[in-house]
Amino acid sequence: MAFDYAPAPESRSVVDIAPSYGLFIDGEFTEAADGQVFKSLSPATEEVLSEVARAGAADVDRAVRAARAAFGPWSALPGSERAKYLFRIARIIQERSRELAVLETLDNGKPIKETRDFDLPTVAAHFFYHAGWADKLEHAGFGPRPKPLGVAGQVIPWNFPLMMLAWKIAPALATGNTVVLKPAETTPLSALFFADICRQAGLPKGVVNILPGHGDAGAALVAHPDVDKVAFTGSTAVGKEIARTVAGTRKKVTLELGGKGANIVFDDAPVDQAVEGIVSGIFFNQGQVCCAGSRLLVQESVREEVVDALKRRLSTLRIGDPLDKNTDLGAINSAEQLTRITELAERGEAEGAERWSPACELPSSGYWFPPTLFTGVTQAHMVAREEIFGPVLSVLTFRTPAEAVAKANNTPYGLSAGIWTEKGSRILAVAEKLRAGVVWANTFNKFDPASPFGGYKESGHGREGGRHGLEAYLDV
Ligand code: TXE
Repeated sequence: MAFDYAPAPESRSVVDIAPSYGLFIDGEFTEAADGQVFKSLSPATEEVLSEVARAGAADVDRAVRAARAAFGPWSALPGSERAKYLFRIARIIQERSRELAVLETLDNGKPIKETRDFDLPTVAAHFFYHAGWADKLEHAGFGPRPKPLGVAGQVIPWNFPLMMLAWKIAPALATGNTVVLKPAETTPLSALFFADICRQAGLPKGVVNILPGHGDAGAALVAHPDVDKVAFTGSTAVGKEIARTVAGTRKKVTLELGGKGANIVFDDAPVDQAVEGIVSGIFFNQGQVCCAGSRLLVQESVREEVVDALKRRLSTLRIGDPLDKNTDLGAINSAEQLTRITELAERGEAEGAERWSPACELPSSGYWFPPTLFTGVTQAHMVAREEIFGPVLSVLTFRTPAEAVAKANNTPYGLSAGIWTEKGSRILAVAEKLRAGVVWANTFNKFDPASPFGGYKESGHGREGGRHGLEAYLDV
């Protein structure tokens, strides 16, 4: 199957989407061994965007063999040579970022404002950052001769398809590993576009292999005996299954799983600024973010003021066509995810929490969910405990900093938290006690490739980004 482009329909003329795509193995696009395919839909319209080859166990084996064959020559290259490829990929991503942003928005449903201003710049930055490391690994404090692990099997989710790809592939290549990556079944297209970028950059065959497919292909990849390193981002349930699969094997593993982040607002915080951070914290990418601030912990004395301001702000959010540059909230990624969010919100209501959404008209086709607030929430409520992974915010209150910390930590997860206060000393004292991999102060959702990202507790283990992220791909 070729990567031939179809003529672009008028509505999305920025990017050409082919009617069908293959798997990317050993530098070529190819059909699945058993000829299976699946459809990739636009979640905003339910229109079929393309038909994509669906990888099975035989394709996983073929891709792992290609990655193994490429590993020797790739890992033997001087770091400065590997860096050149990564710089080239980073620059092509920048040059083609309009196409990629539109493609990502079509396949994922998130607003173009986000793909254009956040996802794509972050993806390019990640490749630039890791390109800079490739020839400096000897000086990074890992010891004199840090060695790549071999073939990395990487499984990623659908909420940030390209960004998760960058977080996985850039450090693997910088450190001299080769890659087989499986994108999520609802968002395969930008990863296939990336495969084409690898070809454009002249990356040697087999160094990166992309296998669109479902969970069975992910499971086969994780279990493949010739995979040396597994990197996974996704649900906690699948993460635990993967941990069981690799237990007792030679494989190293990093897992980035769910979250139930607390955004803690103290009574001295500037309310308008905090409200902007709360909104970004939970409504960015329709709340389908592992580090979302899905629990608002607000100090009792300012609860009313904050909730009123929040409701006013939510009433101004624009929901609809993700390709419209003014859209704030796009579509939910899939019918399954919409069902999950809907059911969890209904359970919250049934438990007695008070549900509120601004008046808004949702498009008649596609998968949509309005911004939703739950007030009167206690720690016993399901909406305070379970990851909803949608535009749903649960509001709880606290009286003292100690109570805020106790409530924020009262979760099996430990990925993110936010603190809003004018007092610097309080930021440090509270942050110190929060069991979360990232703590933002007077801001939210800030990412930097130099900052290690990852979770405490059931949010996973291992870090991505920064020097720690490199270590996950090296024997030191
Ligand atoms: O995740 P899955 P789903 C959470 C979020 C969401 C829930 C379910 O709460 O509502 O998970 O989402 C592949 N072995 N997060 O069902 O199934 C799958 O094909 C190997 C949080 O989409 O974990 C996809 O590529 N791989 C999260 C990837 O795993 C398997 C992001 C994620 O899918 C597999 C996404 C298996 N047995 C969901 N089964 C975050 N941490 O950001 C599936 N996959």
